[in-house]
Amino acid sequence: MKRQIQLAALTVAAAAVLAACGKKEEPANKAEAAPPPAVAVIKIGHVAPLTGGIAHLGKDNENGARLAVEEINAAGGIKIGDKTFNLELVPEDDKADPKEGTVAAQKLVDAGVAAVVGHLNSGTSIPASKIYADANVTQISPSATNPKLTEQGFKTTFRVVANDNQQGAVLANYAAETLKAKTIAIVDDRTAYGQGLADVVERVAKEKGLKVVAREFTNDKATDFNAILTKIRGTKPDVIMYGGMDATAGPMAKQMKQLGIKSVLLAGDGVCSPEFIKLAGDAATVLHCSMAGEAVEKLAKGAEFVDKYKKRFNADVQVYSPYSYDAVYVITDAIKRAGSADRAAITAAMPATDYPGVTGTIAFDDKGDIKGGAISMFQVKGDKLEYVSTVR
Ligand code: ABU
Repeated sequence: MKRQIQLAALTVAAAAVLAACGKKEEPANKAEAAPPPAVAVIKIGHVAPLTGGIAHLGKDNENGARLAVEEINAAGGIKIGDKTFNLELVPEDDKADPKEGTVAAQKLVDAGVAAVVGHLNSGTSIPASKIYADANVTQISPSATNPKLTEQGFKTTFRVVANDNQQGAVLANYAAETLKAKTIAIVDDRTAYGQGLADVVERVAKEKGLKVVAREFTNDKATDFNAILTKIRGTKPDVIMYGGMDATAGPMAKQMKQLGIKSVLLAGDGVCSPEFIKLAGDAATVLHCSMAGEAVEKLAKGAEFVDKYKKRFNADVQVYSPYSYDAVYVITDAIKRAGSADRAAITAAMPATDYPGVTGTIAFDDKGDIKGGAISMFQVKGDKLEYVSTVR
């Protein structure tokens, strides 16, 4: 007993000497005792409508970005010099509203994000782009297609999809050449996207010799199109082109059927989603639509992406999640090439992007538009969007 007390006293004395020398007692199990190394974080903003009629599209975009962030972190994060960084996704909801878009953009800038993936809509992306430009924050939209976005001369603005000059021309050509239409009625929702796309379709359709028999407009919250459709029914158009989103196109297709309208419904990427089919029900087969990129089923890594997405979110890809996924990887690539996550360093590295993404090789022209953008056409058959063709 006496010997045990002597040993304990010696141990306490030895520990005191070590502490006085600034040394710590070695723990028996180093791995257990050592705190995990602090991992620094690079914040990436994501912004899209997460509430309102097109929240399903906003969530889809956010899911794509989140999948990329989780993968990059699981693979060890980003190494810059001798430091390792994890990505943190900072989500914002812009409610698809231009004013809310600028508020959300300022929040992301103030939160210290290194770069932003967003916005979903052209109507929010365009006003927000000035806020990012002023803060030297790179913005990559995975879905905003209005040409004006990249025509403002900001060196921080990029998109990974084709624009509506291209998309509108493909839609008008499709009406003339594939659908053999002679007459077209055009309706838009007065958003930057809807009206802009409809304007391009109108111009090119006229150039192709189509007769524009009606030009009507609604808004992006409307659900009753009976007055507009009744007016259009009298003109018996071969095609009704709609510049707007799936949330409004679904009820519009239903009402076309109820009114006995036999015209094809032709629309752009905002309508070309599984959600449209759900909303339109048995009227969905009236739709032919475009997407401002390659069809996911035609992409080498497309099927793998769809599977990963389904496994992670228990949901189907809507439209642009492969593009928001790629946008995160493009930012990561810029950070690695710059050897820095500073906003200015990322912005400076962006023009040299040449990244092999899920959606194809991503490189940008002088304005920040994707080089070699594709437009893919689809038709609803049964309860599926069936791929028709691609125009580059
Ligand atoms: N491009 C379709 C939906 C987003 C937008 O441009 O407003």
